[in-house]
Order: sequence, then structure tokens, then C-alpha cells
Amino acid sequence: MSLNIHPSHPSFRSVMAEHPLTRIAGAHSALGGVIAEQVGFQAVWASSFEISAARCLPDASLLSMTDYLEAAANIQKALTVPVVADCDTGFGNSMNVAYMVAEYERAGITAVCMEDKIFPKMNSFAAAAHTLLDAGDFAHKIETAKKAQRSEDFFVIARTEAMISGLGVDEALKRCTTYADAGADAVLVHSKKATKDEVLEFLEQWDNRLPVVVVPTTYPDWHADEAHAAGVSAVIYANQGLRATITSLRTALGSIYQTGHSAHLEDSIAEVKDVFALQRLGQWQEFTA
Ligand code: SPV
Ligand code: MG
Repeated sequence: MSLNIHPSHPSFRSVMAEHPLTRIAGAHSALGGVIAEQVGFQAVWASSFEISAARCLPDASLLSMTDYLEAAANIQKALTVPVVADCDTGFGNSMNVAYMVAEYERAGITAVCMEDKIFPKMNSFAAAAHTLLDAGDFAHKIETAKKAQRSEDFFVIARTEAMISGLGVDEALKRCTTYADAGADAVLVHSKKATKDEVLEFLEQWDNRLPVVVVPTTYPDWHADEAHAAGVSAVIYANQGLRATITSLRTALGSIYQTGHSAHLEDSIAEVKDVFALQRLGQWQEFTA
């Protein structure tokens, strides 16, 4: 009898090869990851923003690599789709990057993303300088990550914050070319503009050497199919799950407190048996049969 209490998962590289557009949802816990998988997402983003927010801390390199690794590994353990681990700046210099790759790979993570800001970094949407690391130094981190990996399948995404820091599309193109030369498996271009125009301009000029990943948080009306038609290979819905959770909790708990009971919520909140299903309780109980 095979029990699905220790799910296995394909590599992110194989998922990318299989899907013309890989759709990825952010999570901070196994619960969010499993729900993302159940509704159809092909991968889960272990988001530094979500993982920090789950502890009511800013996404500002306050948590350690060990904290982020534990969160990502706990998500991965529950899934049959791969996790893409948001590894911020690589948690330090190239030596930290080598250690990071060894530890993440050992924990069964098949894809990591590193961004070209200086450590400590600040969340891309926060009012801050968002100073970039020298492109050559970041390229060295990418080279180091690729050297440190054991499996050929391990996937390293190089994220540029050039547009976040106000340096524009040309700088993003230059940096992504340098990161492709350094051996990255994909590039992620992040923008916090209210429209997709900046990202579209990047895509028009990008030579398609590597797949492009986008995070349409501030331009949420960009349909996944349109993004794909414009040259995007993977799209990350990085924090919508977290934001939905905040709204749901506030509404439900606020209403229980106000009314003094929870009867009116019964039809709109998950049933206890739904929780049991997410816990795979039935499969675990087979051990006692
Ligand atoms: C995250 O989800 O942690 C990200 C995306 O890195 S963003 O918050 O937009 O920087
Ligand atoms: Mg992040």
C-alpha cells in the first residue's frame, strides 16, 4: 500500500520544461502551498515577504537563512509540485551562497531565486533606497550557486531589482545579460510600476537567451495568457494568498467578536472535515488500522 504522507515532487526544471507558462503562487506555510497546488498552480513560491509577515516581521533580511530554509522545506514536504525558494540576496556573500545552495538542495528544494540588492535587503515595495550590488559581484554569486549545486537539475533564478531601484529597463537588460553569462537558468525582472509597460519594454528587447519570470503584483490586470504571449515563461503571484488570509481572518474573527457567536459564519468558512483532508488525516489513520 502506498501512502501519500511523504509526497515526492518533480524538479522545478522539469516543470518549466513541461509547461509553456509555469504559474506559481506564493505561500508561507505548507497549508497555503497545498491549497495552491490543489487549485492548479504548478509550483509554490516560498516568499520572503510572506514568511516574514507570518511572524509579523518586516521583509528586511531579519530572519536568518535557517528560518527561510525551514519554512521552504516545510512547504516542500507537503507538496507534489516543486517549491521555488526566495533566497533574497543569498544571505550574504558568495561563501554564504555556496552554503545556501548546499543546504537548500539537501532539503529537497530544486529551485532558488537570488536578487541583486546589497545585504541586508528591504522588500521591493517598501520606501527605501534598494541599492544594487555591483553586477559583477552578483554574477559571481550566480556562478558560485551553479558551482555549488550537486544535481544538474538544480535551478537558479537571477532576479534583477534594476527597475525597482529606478535604474530602468536598459540597466535591467544589461544585468540580465551578465547573469545569463554567469550561468543563471532564468531571470526574474521585478517592477513596482502600476502598469506592465516597463516589463513589456524589457521583454521586447530581451534576446530570449533565458526564460523570464515576472511578479505582477502592482499590475494585477495582466492576464497570464497575455504575459505568456509577450514572452514570459513563469509568473509568480507572490503575496495574494497572504493578503486574502489577512482579510478573511479579520472579517471572520471580527464578526465573531462583534456578534458573540459564530453561527452566521458556518456556511462561509471551511468545515472541520476540510481541515482533516488537508492534514491527510485519513491516510495517517491507516497506520492505526
Ligand atoms: C516576495 O514575495 O518575497 C518577493 C516578491 O520577493 S516582492 O515582495 O514583490 O519583493
Ligand atoms: Mg522576497
